[in-house]
Amino acid sequence: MGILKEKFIDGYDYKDIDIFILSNSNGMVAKITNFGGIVISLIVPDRNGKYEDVVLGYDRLEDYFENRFYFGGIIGRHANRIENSKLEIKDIEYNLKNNEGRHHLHGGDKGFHKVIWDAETVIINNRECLQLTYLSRDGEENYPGNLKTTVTYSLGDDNSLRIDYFAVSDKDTVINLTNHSYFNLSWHGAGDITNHQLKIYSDKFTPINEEGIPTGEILEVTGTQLDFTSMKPVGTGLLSDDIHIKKGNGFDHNWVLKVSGTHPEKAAELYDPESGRFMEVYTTKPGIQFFSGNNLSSDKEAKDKIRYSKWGGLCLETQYFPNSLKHKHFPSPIFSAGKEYRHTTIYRFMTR
Ligand code: G6D
Repeated sequence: MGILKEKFIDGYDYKDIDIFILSNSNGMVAKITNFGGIVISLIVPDRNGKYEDVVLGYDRLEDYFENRFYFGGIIGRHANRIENSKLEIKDIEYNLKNNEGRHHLHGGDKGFHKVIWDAETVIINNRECLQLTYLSRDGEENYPGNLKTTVTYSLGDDNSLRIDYFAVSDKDTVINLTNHSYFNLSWHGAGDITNHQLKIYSDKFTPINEEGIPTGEILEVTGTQLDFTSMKPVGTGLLSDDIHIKKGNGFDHNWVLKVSGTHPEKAAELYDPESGRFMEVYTTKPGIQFFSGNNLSSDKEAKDKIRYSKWGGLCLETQYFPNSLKHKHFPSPIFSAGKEYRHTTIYRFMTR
């Protein structure tokens, strides 16, 4: 199915901002803008064949200029946290923006969810894909190296949204990209996701301190509310007094995946008993951040004039572990000059 293009705005920052509409042979639709690589809408069927939008977002482009919840965005150069905003590579220290207290979060004030990507339609394996590219210049957000990044979005006829990331720098730098879509499988405006059932293919997680920063430990999930080794409602943990939940003000933690990194492997499953929508997540990266939308608020009117509230959607962000620059036993997101970063994540939708 061809990719259609709608104008969002002409000549903003000397570049056009458009909305690209991807569709597959079953009627699944993804609406993606080259502003921030943001997934604006993802429209999939429920068990009765009703197609509805299952990702949170805005209708107006200008709302994405702030986007303090990072709705749908490509996150980079470094997704998640860097403690004390300090990046050290080969004894050279780079002071990144402390945009979350004294820590660095999601690439800083002008992360990849805030830049205008060049967009083109390309054919890969006989499928039309949306290919976004961006050159992050040496020193942008105080990161070292000219980093060329390509993110390719495609829809499969198995009702999957596939995201392929590629990046390479001319200097040693840090690269940890993800997508920050919030899912509500009932419908983007249906309300809280406490009845959503989740399974995470991991028996370990990286606990955090009161500032949301991983301590460096890797703990078994057994005996905690972070045990999603079997499918269970998200609300059980959210309403518990589990110490890890208290520290994250809900779920806002990274689980340790057992993936080889050579091909996408299953990381999680999410099920909404109301609609029957079931989503599988596959990835090639070693971590997945489950964030339960703990700080969502109704300060802006979203799509369909909805005002979101706490727990209105949840994120499953595949990634390197947060704060891995400090903990050398965590997989490293440091890439030497010329070393290619590659990452594939697939969100596959079905019904039950
Ligand atoms: C909060 O701690 C969370 C982050 O994990 C999330 O990405 C952000 O809100 C939107 O800072």
